[in-house]
Amino acid sequence: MFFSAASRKLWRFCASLLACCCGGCYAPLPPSDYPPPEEIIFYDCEVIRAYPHDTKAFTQGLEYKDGWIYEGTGLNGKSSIRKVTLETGEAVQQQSLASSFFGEGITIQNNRLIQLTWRSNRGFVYDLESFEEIGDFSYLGEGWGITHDGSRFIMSDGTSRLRFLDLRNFEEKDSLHVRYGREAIRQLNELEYIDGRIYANIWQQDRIAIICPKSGYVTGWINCSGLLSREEAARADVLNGTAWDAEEERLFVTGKYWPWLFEIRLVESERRPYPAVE
Ligand SMILES: [Ca+2]
Repeated sequence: MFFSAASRKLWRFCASLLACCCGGCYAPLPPSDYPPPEEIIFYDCEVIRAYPHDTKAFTQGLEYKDGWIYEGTGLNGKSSIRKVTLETGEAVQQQSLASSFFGEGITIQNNRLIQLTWRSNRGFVYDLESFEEIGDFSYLGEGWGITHDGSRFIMSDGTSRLRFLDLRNFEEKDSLHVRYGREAIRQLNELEYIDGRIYANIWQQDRIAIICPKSGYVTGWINCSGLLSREEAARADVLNGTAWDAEEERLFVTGKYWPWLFEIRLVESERRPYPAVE
């Protein structure tokens, strides 16, 4: 089903309004402008290597740049941004957030580190080298995950909607509803942009959605269950955090209070015809 530009704008406006009014929980899934993919691909995780991870880190954002892991942590009074040695999991640099803020996703764009906060409607901009705060910005609704595709920031807020923000002034330029068949995929959390796709782990689930940034259709599902032993999982919180080393094509995942940061390789397990969308 295809719609005119005016209809699409009206849908986006109504969906945005509903998302703002009720947290997006009951916003209807607007029709897609694009045909669905022919197949859905399922992947399992093969662990290449496990690196130590701080079991006190309530991980909310994860990035990799130039040999370092950057991590944003959450909870009021415990939120921070950190530069972490990959091999040891130890922070070599850390900046705390005021206790009134609950830190959320982070991303690195040029020499800036961007951090969202959960319900304060405010994001922070830091100098990547010094961690000095060099700016801030505001947004409606909650802040969950953030990444960028080189020309726009991409932000999640707990709903099925991803927002695209201007790199210079953080103004919302566009948005996208994430869907799998007829289903809206909600609670999109930590994000990573990898080779033209948005990777989003789903809050309280052991799976990562691979999302087409144009259509919003989930094109693949990564099964991350079983990365932790039963004993480790009992002491840890949910999967949250994907980082990509573009140079060496290494994919890292971790979670809140997880004892490990895993380098993983995706192994295709199954392909199926795409579920019906109408
Ligand atoms: Ca990330």
